[in-house]
Order: sequence, then C-alpha cells, then structure tokens
Amino acid sequence: MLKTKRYTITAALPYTNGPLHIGHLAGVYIPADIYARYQRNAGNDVAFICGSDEHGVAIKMKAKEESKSPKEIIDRYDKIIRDSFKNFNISFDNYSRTSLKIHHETAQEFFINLNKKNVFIEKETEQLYDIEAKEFLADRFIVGTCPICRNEEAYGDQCEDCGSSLSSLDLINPKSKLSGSKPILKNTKHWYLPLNKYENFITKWIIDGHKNDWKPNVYGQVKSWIDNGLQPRAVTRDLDWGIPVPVQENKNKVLYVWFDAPIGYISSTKEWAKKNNKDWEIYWKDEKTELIHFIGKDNIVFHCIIFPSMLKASGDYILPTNVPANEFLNLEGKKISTSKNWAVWLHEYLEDFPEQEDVLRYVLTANSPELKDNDFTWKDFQSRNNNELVAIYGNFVNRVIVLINKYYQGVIPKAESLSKYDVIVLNEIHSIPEKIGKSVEKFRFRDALKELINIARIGNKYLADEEPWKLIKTSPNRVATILNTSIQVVGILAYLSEPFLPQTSLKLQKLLRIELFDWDILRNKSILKEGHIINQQELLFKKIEDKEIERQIDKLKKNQSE
Ligand code: B3M
Ligand code: ZN
Repeated sequence: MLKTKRYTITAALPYTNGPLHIGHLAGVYIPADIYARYQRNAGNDVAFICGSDEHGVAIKMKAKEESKSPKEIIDRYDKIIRDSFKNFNISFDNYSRTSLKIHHETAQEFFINLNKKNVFIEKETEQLYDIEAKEFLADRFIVGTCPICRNEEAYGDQCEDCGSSLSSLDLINPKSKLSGSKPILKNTKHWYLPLNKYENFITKWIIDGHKNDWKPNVYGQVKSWIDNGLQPRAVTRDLDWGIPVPVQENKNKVLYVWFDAPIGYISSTKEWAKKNNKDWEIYWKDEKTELIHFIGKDNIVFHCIIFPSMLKASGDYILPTNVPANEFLNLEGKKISTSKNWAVWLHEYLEDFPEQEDVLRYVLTANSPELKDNDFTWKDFQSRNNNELVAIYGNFVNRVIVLINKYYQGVIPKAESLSKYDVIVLNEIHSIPEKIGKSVEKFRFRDALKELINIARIGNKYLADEEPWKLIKTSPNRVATILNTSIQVVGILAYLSEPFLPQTSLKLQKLLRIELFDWDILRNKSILKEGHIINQQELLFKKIEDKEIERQIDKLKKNQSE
C-alpha cells in the first residue's frame, strides 16, 4: 500500500483582464491538472487550488480602454475563464476570486501581521502624479518619448519598440494617459519588503538546497536574481482599485497586486476548507505537506523569492517543495500576443472543435514548453491527432472492442494458455504505470505522455502481428486469448489516460463498463475478468481534415492586428 501524502497544488491565478489562450493551458493549467489528477489517483490527499486575480493596474487599464468599471471587467472575464477551465476539465478543488471578502480579509491580516513584526520599511519617495485626475500614475498610465529610440509612445516601464525597460522618470515629455496632462512629482509614502534581508535564506534554501531537484530554468533564474542582489520592494501602491492597506493613515493606498495575489492561494484554500469542513491550516502549515506552485516563467521571481520571503517572515508557513515553471509556447513561429491577437483562444477553439478538448490537451502536453520555449502549429496539431490519437490510440481500442462484440457478443473471452509473446506484451504494459509515475513526479509530462501512447502502440502492433481475424475459424482458442490480452491493454489505457485525457478515459470507462476506483488493480495481471460484458464501440477520436486546419491558419492571419 502507498503511504498517503498531502499535496497543496496551486496554479497561477489568471488575471481577469482577458480570456485564456493555449499558452496559459500549456504552460500552467494542463501540467498542474495532470499532476493533481495523478496524485489523487495514487491515493494522496490533494488540494488543487486556483482563482481569479482581479486587482492591479492591468484590470484598471482594461476598464479604462472599454469605458467600463473594473468590477464589470472582472465579472465578465471571471466567467469566461471559469467556463474555459470547466470545458477543458481542469479539476480544481477550488476556484476562488481575489475580489471576495475572504481574500480581502486574509490579505489584510497577512499585511497586519508582518507590519506588527516590523518586517516592512516605510519610505517616502517622489512619484508622478496627475493633478487633473488627482491620481498617482502607475507606470503603464504614463506615455512619453523613449530616451533610447525616440519612439513617442513608450510606456513608463518599457518601450515596446526597442524593448528597453525604462523608469517613468526617464521618459521625455511624459504625459498622463488619464487626462493627457503633464504629470508632476509628488511625495508619497509606501511600505517595502526588504528582500535584501532574505538573500541568505533564499541562497540556503534554493541555491544550496535545490540545485539538483528543481528545473534548471527555474534554478537559473533564481540564481541570477540572487547574483544581482535583491532590493527592497514596495508592497503598496497609490491606486483606487485593490485591497486597502490596513493602516489608520491610509489614503487611497492599496496592496500591490503581487503582494495580494499569492495570498489568494491561501484564501482559496480557506474557502474550500470551509465548504468541505476541513482544516485549511494543515495544507499550509504542516511540514509534511508538499506545496507545489505551477506557473509560467515570468512569475518565477514572485513564487521563488518574494512570496517565500513573505511566508518566511510571517513565521509559521511551509515553503514550496517545488516550483515547476514552464517556458513559453509560441504560435506558428511567433510569440503569442494578446494585443496583436496572435493567439488561439480557448473559448473559440471549442466552437471550432466541439468536444475535442482532449485533442488540445494531448497536443499541448506533447509539445509542452517544459525546458525551453516551444512552438504550436496547426499542422502539428492535425498530424498528432490523425497519426497518434486516431491511428494509434483510437484504432487500437476500436479494433479490440469491435472484435469482442463481433465474436463474443461483447463478453470478454477466457484466456487459454499464454504464448511467449502474450507474456512479453503483458509484462511490458505492466511496467508502464511505474514509468509514467516516475516522469510525472519529476514534472516530465511529455515523457509520461509518450509512455501512455506507447501502450496503444504496443497493443496495435500486437494485433497486427497476431491477426486474430484470420484465426477465428481455425483456432478459436487462440483468438480468445489474444482478445483477452488485448482488452487488458485497453483497461490499462482507461486508467492511465485519466490524468492526461480525462474525457477519453471516461469514454473508455463507459465502453468497458468499469469505474476507476482502485489503482492498485494496475498491479494485477488481469484488469478485466473473463465473462465481463462490455459495450458497443464508439469512436474516441476523429480525423481532422486539411480544410479545417487551413481555416484555422486563415483565421489567425486575418484577425491579427499590428
Ligand atoms: N495573475 C500573472 C500572470 O497571469 C498573475 C499570476 C498571479 S499568481 C499568484 O502572469
Ligand atoms: Zn525605445
């Protein structure tokens, strides 16, 4: 028996300022979901936690662009994002929102606790202020001429023409995006987390402690942050959208979105625990709990340096065991871009490929940007569907189900004496669960998926070699044995597909008339007993035609904006 472990698995909270695209799914939510499903199946105690990230300048910007209130924006995208997660069967135990009361309270308590412990430095600085709008200006609300390339539309934090990162004070002729007026400098006070004081802690914990078990892309980024030296970071902002800073003197100050958002994992866990009568604290404070953060590479510093420093400072929290961040997914050779509309949007995909969510899950896992950036192309999508899911997986399952129905009216026949080849096939197949497990534990989901499809490949080859359809008249006993052996392989596929292709696994369970409850059964040589009755065949995957792919490529090119 496996010893039960406890896992708190988090997936980055998406900003509710736009819908989700394939990059989000490939980078964060599919790997997190595979991992969570796998751990549940292995009998472990899992809290798979996420929610909408609803504060920060990005939301305010979007609201301004569309002349809507921030609340209208977050409500709209929270719904769209939730639907996408549901449609792609991302199995969160809880999906919360940072605009909820439970989160505001949790984040404020967190701040108050650190403030009481004198963790913060309070500092006055000069910042750009819009006199007409009577607001301090976040970097993105300031435009001006780039001092490097003279682009007149550079933002306060970055010039998108030459790619330089800027400080809003560097811009020539700065203008406020709120009123168009020229901003002035005004004094303001903020609370800073002195990250410099946590350098030793991070060095010991990650640089010395996780060199070998964390992904090299994650380790490398943390190391370069540490090598460059950490600076105090403001955890408050002058903004009218967010969680009010819980101090007496607060005037229009809110918590920095990257201060409150990761605390959202904790509030979401609390919300879940409340609904299910559980104790949230063991998921965040018990040393035996494994905390795993699934994120994209642009979030590494927040999850490996800033949030852990906050957790450490507050005293009784555990630290993540691993932060398996992914690199980026490109699309048809170009960077995915929301503003240029160069993306495959999840809600649109399902309109064009209804009920084919597992195909996208499959392709995005097979091409996951695990260690380096990777490219999604529609051609590859088509060929993986047609050559792997249809021709190998679907074809194998279909042949077995059809033959058992045709020769035995759907009743699984008895295996007579096994041939050497039967034994080899069964042994090979039974070695795969462990291989998949090892890969998943190491966050190597591509390798795990290869092993999964390998099961169907072995089964397909077995059928092609044995050709039971030629033997039914001459050696009926042999045919019974071949099909009994084959249906065991289908049974294993039903189990092991669950984390990767949950919808397909459900279909297989229906076809086989089984439920997946006891994973220990995978150790048995026979998963499906003779005499068990299965259902009639039903197609698992269907071929994708050239014209469907051409339509997608046309749509992408037609809708892109410069
Ligand atoms: N919303 C940023 C992002 O989507 C952010 C993640 C928060 S995780 C606490 O890249
Ligand atoms: Zn520039």
